[in-house]
This record gives sequence, structure tokens and C-alpha cells, in this order.
Amino acid sequence: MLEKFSKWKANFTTNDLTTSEESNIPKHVAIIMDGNGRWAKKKGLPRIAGHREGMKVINKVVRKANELGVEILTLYAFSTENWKRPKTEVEYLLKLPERFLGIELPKLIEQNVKVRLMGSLENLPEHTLRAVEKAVYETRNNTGLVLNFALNYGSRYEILEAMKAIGKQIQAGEMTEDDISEESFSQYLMTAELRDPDLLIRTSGEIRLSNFMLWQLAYSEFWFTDVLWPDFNEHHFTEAVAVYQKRARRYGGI
Ligand code: V07
Repeated sequence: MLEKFSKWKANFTTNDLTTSEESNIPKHVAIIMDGNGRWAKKKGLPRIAGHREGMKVINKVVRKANELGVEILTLYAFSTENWKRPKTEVEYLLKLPERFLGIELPKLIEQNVKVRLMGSLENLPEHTLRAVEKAVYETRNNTGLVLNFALNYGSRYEILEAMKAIGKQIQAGEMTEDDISEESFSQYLMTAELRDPDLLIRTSGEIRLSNFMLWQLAYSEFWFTDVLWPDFNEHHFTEAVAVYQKRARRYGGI
């Protein structure tokens, strides 16, 4: 019921977006939340202040995505490359999942959001794991927006792990190279249960993928903005979706 309602709202009550039946709302939106450190520097604050401010933006974007009828929101929270940052910053970053969930989990449950994760959970501290696993567990039966956090995620690592798993199965005689197709390969990735992103958003003026969902973004639309992540809000998100709709309509017309 709740799911239907949000779809209905997306089509008929959102006046800043196209309101037809074929509204072309992107079903899966992925975001590279960049510019937190730069935001802090500009204000003469330590980098961690930027990360804390950036965390507050997530709630706004989740609400808007849910309201528009987006089905999956993937957020790049921590990359495998982030371990190279100063130890104090890494330690602070890895406290953010529990901080975020401590405040937001009840609200996410209220909004029928289902939390899931992708990334290597092996090297994460125990306290981080406990918090995220609790969130996944407590939202497991929710049927609304899927909120997919990329945590300790790297796309090349993901692809290599898929390759290794396939190699093992071939060696065990459980499959042959002829069984490898785009569809079957996708099933070995961390997004096996998810459709590919329709739209990628990256903030802070950087125009690159930085090892994010290389396989899954093969056919996605990209939207870049100079806005730094802590300054990003639901209006910017709506604008990105509107640009996506316009592009989708143009292709539809051909
Ligand atoms: C992090 C805040 C957002 C801006 C980008 C970097 C800093 C939320 C989470 C999170 C992760 C998993 C989860 C629940 C919340 C998070 C990290 C950094 C490492 F299940 N924000 N946020 N995790 N930042």
C-alpha cells in the first residue's frame, strides 16, 4: 500500500516534475557524495566537520527519493581507496555509520526503507559492522526504498572477486566458460539482486567514476554538479531527476 502510494504521488502531486503516467522516474539512482573535505576547508574547519555535515544531507535525499518513487538509492560512503587517508580521518569516517543509524534508523523504519550494503565487510571495525548489520536486520522486511550503502567498496575488487568465484566453479566442473554471459556474470557481483543504476550523480565538480560500479554504470545517464555534498539538498536531487526525465523523453521520441 505504502509503495503504491509513493508511486501515485510521484505521478500526480509532484508539480516540479513531469506528471504523466510515463514519468520516467529513474528506478535506481547512485550517488558519489564528494566534496565534504573541500566544504570544510572553505569554512576553515577540519575535514571531519565536512563529513559530519555531509551525513545530514542523506536524510533529505532519502525522503525525496522515496517520495518520487525511486526504488533503489546507492550511496558511495567509503571506498577501498579511503583507507589511504590519515588514520584519524579513517577512524572518524568508520564511526559515521553508527552515528547515522543511531539518529536515522527509527526514521528509516518509519519510511519503510530497506537498508542493504555492498562492499567488503572483512576489514571493517567490529563496532561499524554491528551497527550496519542491525540496520539491515531491522529493515529486512521493509518494502519501500532500498537504501544501498557502498561501504569499503571498490569496483575492480568486486569484478575480480566475481572472476575468482567463476574460476573456482569452472575448476570444480560446476560450470564451463560457455556459461559466462553478461547476465550470469552480473549474478556474481555485489549488486546481484539489484537492477543497474539508471542515473549516476556526482557532486563537487569531479568528472570521473573513481572505481565506482564500473560494470553496472555501462548504460547509465550521468549528472554532475559543482555543488559540494554538504550543500546538496532535495532540490538538487529533484533537478537531477528532471534532467534524467528530459533525456529519457528525448530518446523515447526517436
Ligand atoms: C559517511 C557521510 C556522508 C558523506 C560521505 C562521506 C562521509 C552515512 C554512512 C552510513 C554507512 C552505512 C550505513 C549507514 C550509514 C556513512 C561512512 C561515511 C563511512 F549502513 N554517511 N556516511 N558511512 N559520510
